[in-house]
Amino acid sequence: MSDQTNRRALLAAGAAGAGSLLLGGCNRIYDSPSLRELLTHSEGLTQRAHRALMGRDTLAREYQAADISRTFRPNGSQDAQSLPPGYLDMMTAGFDAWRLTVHGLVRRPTRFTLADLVAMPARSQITRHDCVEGWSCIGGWTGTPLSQVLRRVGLKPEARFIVFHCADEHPRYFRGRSLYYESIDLIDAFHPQTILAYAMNGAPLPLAHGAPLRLRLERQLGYKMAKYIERIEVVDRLDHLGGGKGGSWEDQGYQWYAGV
Ligand SMILES: Nc1nc2c(c(=O)[nH]1)N[C@H]1C(S)=C(S)[C@@H](COP(=O)(O)O)O[C@H]1N2
Ligand SMILES: [Mo]
Repeated sequence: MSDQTNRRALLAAGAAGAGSLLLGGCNRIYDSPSLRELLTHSEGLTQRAHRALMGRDTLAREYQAADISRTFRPNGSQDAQSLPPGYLDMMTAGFDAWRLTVHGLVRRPTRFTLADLVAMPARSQITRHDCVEGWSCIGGWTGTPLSQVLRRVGLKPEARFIVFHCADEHPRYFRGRSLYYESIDLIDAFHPQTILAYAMNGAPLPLAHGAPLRLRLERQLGYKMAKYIERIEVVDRLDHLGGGKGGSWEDQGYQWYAGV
């Protein structure tokens, strides 16, 4: 098959698979109240300890195919209810109309098609996803390293943070306030396991998990990993965005650096 045919087949399979996910197949590995306490009261300590114990290039643990959770629990926005009208139609059409806009403190603002991203060198990784609510799932992800996209657009010297703007409003918490957004610093942005994933477990990313593109950031908690990414903005500060804390959950009181 040509690359183009491959991509078509991949995207068509994804559209067909949307909505067929079941809950379950994940493990509860820690007590969420204590984790939440930790996240709420010791950000500086957590971040410093995490960075001291794990150098900036340390990889999160990677697993084997046999370890992949039978079903991977979707969380937060996961269906058309949270997405703009027309999103499902765009998915059915293979996301041909979708674009990833990269702008802000960059030398060459660029709009990428999904095919542009798929054509770039890819990275695959099987990793454990930890949600602040206290569950974990292991999944396999394939995508474009964020570093490659950032090198394509060229960061200006003032660049300090990478912001991910998403298509959805969180059904319970954020409706009518702002679209889901998240941010990371340049250390995490250039980490080798930080990828813009378009495939999960060998199939196109399902709608529930953020189709067509979601962030995988393997050393932080799930809420940092923006799904339904439409726009990446490079900034020098975060206080002028949303509620000013760098992300939708941070604006609700969660910590900006959510190391695991
Ligand atoms: N755009 C967007 N990204 C999001 C969320 C969301 O509601 N909207 N939820 C976050 C949370 S809390 C978690 S745990 C993960 C869930 O990813 P999953 O649905 O693939 O399990 O996505 C994160 N990214
Ligand atoms: Mo989460």
